[in-house]
Amino acid sequence: MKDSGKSTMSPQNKAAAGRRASAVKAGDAGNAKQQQLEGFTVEHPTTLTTNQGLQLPDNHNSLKAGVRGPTLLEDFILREKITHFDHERIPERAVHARGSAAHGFFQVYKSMSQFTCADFLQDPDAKTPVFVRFSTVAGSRGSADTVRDVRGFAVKFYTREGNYDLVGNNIPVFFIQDAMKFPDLIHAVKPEPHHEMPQAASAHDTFWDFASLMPESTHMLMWAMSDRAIPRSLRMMEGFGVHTFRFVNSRGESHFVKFHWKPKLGIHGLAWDEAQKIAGKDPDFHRRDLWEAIENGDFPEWELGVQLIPQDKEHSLGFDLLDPTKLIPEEMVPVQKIGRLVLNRNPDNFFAETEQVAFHPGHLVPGIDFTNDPLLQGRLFSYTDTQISRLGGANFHELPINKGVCPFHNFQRDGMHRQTIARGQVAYEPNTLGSGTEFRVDGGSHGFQSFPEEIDPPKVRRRSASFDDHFTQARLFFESQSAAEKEHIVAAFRFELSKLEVPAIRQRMVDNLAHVDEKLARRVAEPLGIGEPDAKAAAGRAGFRDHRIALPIEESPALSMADTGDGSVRTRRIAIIAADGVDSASLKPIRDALEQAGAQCKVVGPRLGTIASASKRQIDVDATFANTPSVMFDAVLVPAGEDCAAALAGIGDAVHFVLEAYRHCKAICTVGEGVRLLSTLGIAEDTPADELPAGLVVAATPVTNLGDSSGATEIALRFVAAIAKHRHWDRANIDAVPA
Ligand code: HDD
Repeated sequence: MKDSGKSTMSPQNKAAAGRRASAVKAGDAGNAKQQQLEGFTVEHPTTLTTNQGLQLPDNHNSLKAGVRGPTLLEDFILREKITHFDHERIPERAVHARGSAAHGFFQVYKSMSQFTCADFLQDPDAKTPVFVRFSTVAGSRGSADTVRDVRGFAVKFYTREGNYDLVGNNIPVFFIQDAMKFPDLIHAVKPEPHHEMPQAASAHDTFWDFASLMPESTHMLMWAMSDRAIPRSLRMMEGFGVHTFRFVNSRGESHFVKFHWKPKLGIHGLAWDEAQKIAGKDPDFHRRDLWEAIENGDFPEWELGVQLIPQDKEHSLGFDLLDPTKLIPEEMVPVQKIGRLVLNRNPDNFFAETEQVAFHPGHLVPGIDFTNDPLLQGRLFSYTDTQISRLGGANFHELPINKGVCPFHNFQRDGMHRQTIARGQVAYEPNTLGSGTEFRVDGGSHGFQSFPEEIDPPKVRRRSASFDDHFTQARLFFESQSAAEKEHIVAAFRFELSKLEVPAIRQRMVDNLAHVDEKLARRVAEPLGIGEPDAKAAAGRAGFRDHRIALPIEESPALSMADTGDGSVRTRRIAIIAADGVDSASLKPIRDALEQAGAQCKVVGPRLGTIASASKRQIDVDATFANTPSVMFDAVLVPAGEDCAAALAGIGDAVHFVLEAYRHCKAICTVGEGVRLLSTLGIAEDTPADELPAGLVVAATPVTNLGDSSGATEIALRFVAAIAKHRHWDRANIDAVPA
C-alpha cells in the first residue's frame, strides 16, 4: 500500500516515540535493553479485537435477550473482557510498594580492572543499560510520595555478563543487624494490624515500641529523623549499597567495597510542614518530578562512588565491616568516583516495567561478591521468594523488563507462564543426546567464582560482640549536622514521639537517645509530657548494649546535606505570583534570566487564562492559587505594579502563598510594590539589605530603572544565588509566621 504521507500514530504512541528519540539524542542510541524491549512493545491500532484476534462488533453493549432483557451467558466477548479486568491486580511488594522508575545507562570513567573483573566496569567507552526504581518502604502502592521514610534506590545493570542488581537505599545504614529481625521491623512500621492505621508513617506506637527496644536501630533512626527522609526530589538524593560487598579482580584478589550514588544536583530536603502538605496537594510529587525532568530532557545524573578496603585491612577500622548499622566515614576512607548513571527515558508502561521489575541482591556478575553481613545473607533468600508470590511463579526472569541482554541457557523448565520454547529431547545435564552442552563436573574455573573465603567455625545462633556498639556512629552523624539540620532532627523526633499513645515508649526512646547526646535527648523530651531522659534506665534494660569504640574523627562533614550540589538552579520551580496591573517591563528580564539559568517559571494568578499588565499586555497564567499552592515551588517572585500588588494583598491565598514560602525558608524576590506582600513580616522597600532575612531579595530600585537590563540582571543574579542555596534554613523566628 502506498504511504499516504499521514502519520497513523496515536498521540500517546508519538509521545513514546519522542521519548525514545530523546534518549537516542542523549547519546544512548545503542542501548541494548531498549532494542530488546522494542520487540515486546505494541502500538495501538484503531481496530479493537478480542485476545484471540476476533474483531469486535461493538465495545459498548453486551449480548442480551432483547434490548431490555438479561445478558446472555454465551457472551464470550463480555466474559473475556470482565475476566481479564477481574485479574488485573497482582500483590504489591511486601515493602517498597510505592515506586517510580526510569531507564538510562551507566558508564565507567576508567577501567577498574585493578580491583574487579566485572565487565561493565572495564571500558570507559561502553554504556551499560540500566533500569532504576526508587521507592518508599512503608506505604502502599497508592500512598503519598513525600512521607517521612527511607527511599529505595534499586539499580538493574543489564550487563554483557548477566544482570547485576545494586539494591540499595538513600540511607547508608539499616535499622537491624540480622535478617532474622526484618519481618518484626516491617510489621512494627507498617499500619497496625487491628485497624490498618496509619498509612505510610512511622509515627505510631508499634514502630517506636520496637525501635526503642532495639538500640541497634539508633543510628538509622537519626538518619530517618533527618531531612534525608523527606527528599525534595528523587533526583536530589544519595544512594548507598548499604552492606559491604566485595570486588574481586582477575587474579582472585579481593577488596571490600561500599557503594555510593552521588547526585549531580546535590542532596536536598523538604521542610516537614511542606512535605505533609504536598502529601495532600500532590501525592505523586516525586513521581511527577522525575517523569517531567526526563520528558523535558533534564536527565538526572549520579556518580557511582566506591570506598575500597584491601582484604587484609578488614579489621583496621575499629568497627565491624559486616555490621550494616555502620558506615565507613568518608574522612577515613575516601569515596572514589568511578562512573556515572544517567536516566534518560521514562517507561512506556508502568505495570509492565516499574511494577514487574524484580530486583535481587543475589543477581551478581563475576568480579562482585557478597560478604558475610548477616542482613545481606538473609536478603539473598528473600528476594527470589517474594517474586514468586508477587509475579505468580518461577519464570519472572522471562518478563521483558527482567530479561538479561546476554544469552542465557540452563535446563530449568516449565512452570507458570513459561514463554521460552526450548527445542530438543534433552532437559538434563550431563547428557550425550543434546547438542553442544559441555560436560563439566569439576566446579570449573570459568564463569562466576565465589570468593574462596576460608571458613571453619562451629555453627552458632549468636551475634558477634563486634556488633555491640550502637551509639558512636549515631553520635557522629548528629555531630556532623549543621545547626539547622540538628533542629530538624529534634523536631522530627518530637513530632513522631508526640503521636504515640503510650508515654512509656516515649520515655524509653529518649532514655536511649541520652546515649547519643544528653542535650539532644533533653530537647526531644521537653514537649512530650514525660520525665527527664535517663541514660542509666536505658542501660539497665535487658539486651541493651553500649560498647563504645573510639573513632579517629568526631565529625564527618560528608554526612551533612548542607552546601551540596553544583550551585545551579536547573529544574528549580519558581512561582511568579501576579494579577492584573503587573509591571511586565520589569518582570520580563528577570524571568528571562531565571529561565536562562535553567529554572522553570510558572505564573500563578487568581484565575486561569490571561492577566493584563499595566501596559495592557496579556500574560498567560499557568496555575491558580487554588490549584497550585506555594509548596509546589522552590522560590517565589512577586513582580512590581501598583494595581497588581493591591489586588494580591486583598487575596488571602496570595498572601498565604508568600508567607508559607517564607516559612518554608524558600528564596523570595519582590520587585517594587510587590514587597507589600511581605508587610506582615515588617519588611518594606526601604529595609536595609543587611537587615533582610536570608534568602530575600527586595528590589527597591524605582521600577522604571529595572526596564534597563543591567538593573534587572543584577536582581536576577541575586535571586538565582538565593535559589541555588536551596533553602535558607537558618531564617529566624519562622514559627511566628502565620502560615
Ligand atoms: Fe529489601 C525490596 C532495599 C533489607 C526483603 N528492598 C527492596 C527494595 C529495595 C530494598 C530498594 C525495592 C526493590 C524494587 O524497587 O523492586 N532491603 C533494601 C536494603 C536493605 C534491605 C537497602 C538493607 C540494607 N530487604 C531487606 C531484608 C529483607 C528484605 C533484610 C528480608 C530478609 N526487600 C525485601 C523483599 C522485597 C524488598 C520482601 C519486597 C519486594 C521485593 O523484595 O522485590 O524481598
